[in-house]
This record gives sequence, C-alpha cells and structure tokens, in this order.
Amino acid sequence: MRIDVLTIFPDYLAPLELSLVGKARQSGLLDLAVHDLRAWTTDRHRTVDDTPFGGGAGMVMRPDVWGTALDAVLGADPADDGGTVLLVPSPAGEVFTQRTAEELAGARRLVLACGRYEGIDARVAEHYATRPGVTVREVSIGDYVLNGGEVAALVVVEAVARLLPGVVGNPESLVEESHGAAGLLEYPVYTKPPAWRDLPVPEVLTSGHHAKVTRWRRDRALERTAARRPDLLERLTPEALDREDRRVLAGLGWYVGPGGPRRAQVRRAVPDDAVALAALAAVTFPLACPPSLGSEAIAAHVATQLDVGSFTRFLTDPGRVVHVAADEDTGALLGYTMVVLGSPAPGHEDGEDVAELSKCYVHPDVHGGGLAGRLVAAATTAAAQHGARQLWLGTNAGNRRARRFYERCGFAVVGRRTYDVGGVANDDVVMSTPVLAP
Ligand code: JDH
Repeated sequence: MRIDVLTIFPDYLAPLELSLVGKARQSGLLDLAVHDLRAWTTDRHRTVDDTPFGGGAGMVMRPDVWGTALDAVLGADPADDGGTVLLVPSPAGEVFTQRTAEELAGARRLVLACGRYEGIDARVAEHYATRPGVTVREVSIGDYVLNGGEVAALVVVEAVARLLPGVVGNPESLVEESHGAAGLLEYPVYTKPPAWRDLPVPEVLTSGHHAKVTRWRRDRALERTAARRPDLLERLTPEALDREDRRVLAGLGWYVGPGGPRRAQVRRAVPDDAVALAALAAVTFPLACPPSLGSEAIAAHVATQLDVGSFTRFLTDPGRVVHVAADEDTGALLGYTMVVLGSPAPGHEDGEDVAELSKCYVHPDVHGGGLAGRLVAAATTAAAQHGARQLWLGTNAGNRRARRFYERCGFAVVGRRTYDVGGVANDDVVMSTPVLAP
C-alpha cells in the first residue's frame, strides 16, 4: 500500500517511522511519504490560509494551494487503477472505526490531507470526489476537538497498517481480534508477579482450569461492556448470548429481548399498571397451561381472574405485592410476580409468616432473558420485608421447565395440590423456599 500525507507540520508525522508502521515500511509492504504542503505555495510568505467568506473567527486553508499539492501527489501515481482514497480528517467527518480501517486496508493507495486552522476550503473535498479513481472520505477519529488533522492521520495510518498482511508480527492476534468476544470490550489481562502491591491475580487464572478461565473472561468482558459501552451491548443479537451470558447480564440490570440486550427495570407495580398487566397476563397465562386444558377454561380464567378489575384489586390490596419487569426505555411490561401475604400452603395451618408466590410470568418473547430470576428475587425480598419466613408456590405438575427454574431460585417440592382453572381441576406441585429475614 502507498500512503501520502500532506501537512504543514511534516515533523509531526515522524512517529510513523517508528514501531509497527516503520517495520511495514522497511519490509516494503507500506510505502509512505510525508509532504510539506508549503512546498506548493508560490508567494514569499508561503501562505496556506485566508479569512473565511461569510465571516467568523479563525482562518481557512486555501483550495488553490491544496489543489496544486494534491494534483502533484495524485498525478505522480503510475498505476492509477482507481484504488485511491483521499482521506480528509475533520471534526465533522464520519467516525473512523475498525470497520473503516478494514475498508481502507483494501485500498491500493491512501492520501491524507491534514488541515489546520478552521479546516480546508470545502471545495477541495467536493472537487476530488468528482475525479475518476478517487474516493473522498472525511473522517473524524472521535468526538473531541483537535488543532489539526495530523494526529488523526497518525491514528488512521497505524490502524490501517497493522491490518496489512504481514505487518502484525503475530497474525493470530488479528484472528482473535475479529473472532474473539465479538462486539464486547476486552477482558482484563494479568501477568507476573502473581501478587503486586497487595493485589493478587484472580485465582481462576492460575488454576489451570481452561473452561473456567474462558467463562471468567467472558463474564468480565460482559461486565465491562455493560458499564462502559452499553451501546455495544445493545448492538448484540440474542444468538450471540448463551445462558450464562444472560444470567450475568440479568445481574447487571439487562434482559435479552428479540432485538438483543436492553435495560430492564424491576419495580413495584402501581395501580396505573392494571391495564398493561391484564394484557400481559392474557398472553402469558395460556402459555403456562397444560395442553389438556381446554381453551374455554383458559379464556374463562383470563376473563374473570386476570381482567383489569382483578388486577386493580390486586394492586390496591395491602395483602398483595405485585412486581413488574419493564423495558427501561419504552416502559413496556415484560413480566410480573404477585406475592400474597399470610397465605398458608395447602394442607398447612394459617401462618402470618407464610407468603404465596401466586403469579410469576414473563412474556414469551423474552423467556430465558434473565428477567424471571430478577422478578422472583424482588418478590422474595418483598415477602421478607413483609415478615414472611417461608414463600411457597404451586406450579403445574407437567411444567418441568418451570419446576427447574424455581429449583434454581431455591424452591424445593414439598407437596401437591389441585388448582382450578375455569372450572377444570389441575395437578400442581407445591414448592417452597425459606425466606431470610431482611
Ligand atoms: C482536522 C483543523 C481544527 C478545530 C471547529 C469544531 C465547534 C474546526 N476528531 C477530531 N477532532 N478534531 C479533528 C480535526 C480538527 C481540525 C482539522 C481534524 C483541521 N482542525 C479545528 C475546531 C473546528 N469546531 C467543533 N465544534 C464543536 C467548531 C477545526 C478531528 C479529526 N479527525
């Protein structure tokens, strides 16, 4: 690849002679030249700038000087086959990303025009965009203000050069880069000594347990990304996230919807939630029923027990605690739980310290997204705060997925009961968990 950089501060580009880029240059993979823009000035003062038309502060770089310089540099190309990209660093450019670097690594030739002052007369980019074989890209290396394009040129050249075949000493590091934890920030890294200033290396890394190391690194990458780059997390697809990923994300306040990870809030329901709760219940309840149960029985239950009036009563009953999981941005309800205080398990005597988890449902679109665990945790905490020491629930005997989920939440099967749905008796298992005092 051939790279030409034009600047009024050629010394600024000296670092390009060093390290990786220098190596690529020596090996002939990269042919780099830095040019002093003032070489193409014709006046005694070697002027490159002038006052802006339309007024305003500062100076603007003259298009005539840039035109002469770029014509000379572009024209000196013996193999002009169209693979030339003219890069103009600008605070108003498209953001330069790894994707941009990958695209530019495919070009035969890059020409970087480094402006100063308030930038380069806009006609320069406009003019060269019409030149056959030249693609103009105005790029910004980030949302901060620099004094000129030189530092951006250094960034662009280093990011592109290391992608050229043979430039990076260890090509495995490039493979790992693109196929590693794609879309997540890197996990933290450690080396010797194993203890430094009272800080040990995380034990798992010295355990020799490869699978555990891989999982630990993935968890740390997820944590970092959630904390520092939630925008990256939001761009992941659901398929990119396994069960353990979802568990970790749930603990960080995220759930995985059909469009990927999103922030979810778990909160106490308010009376205003009644309409949305009834709508959610009408979707979730039928899916939790055994196939043997007729649709009329289900419809009857939904219409009489899960209607807006019922939820309004639940939400104003001091003996019930309803929690909802809601999308943090849209407010859409994703799931809910209801705890009935002072409700003894079937076949057990009254107890003020026994509560029933009478409902726990999550919208099918977000099943396996980690919300149910958070809802049960919120319900359990609320039960404890209301004096419960035992929380029980009934779940359909045929619903093994639900039973396994409650087991993971700390519930154990303690008995059976029959449960009426629309006049049809159903076999439930009864599960219970001790609740720790708050
Ligand atoms: C090229 C000159 C200096 C500074 C106007 C813009 C208020 C215009 N990521 C990046 N930041 N800055 C550059 C960059 C800066 C440059 C040139 C690149 C040529 N300058 C300059 C400020 C303005 N300013 C911001 N607004 C909020 C007005 C030019 C860059 C890159 N790449």
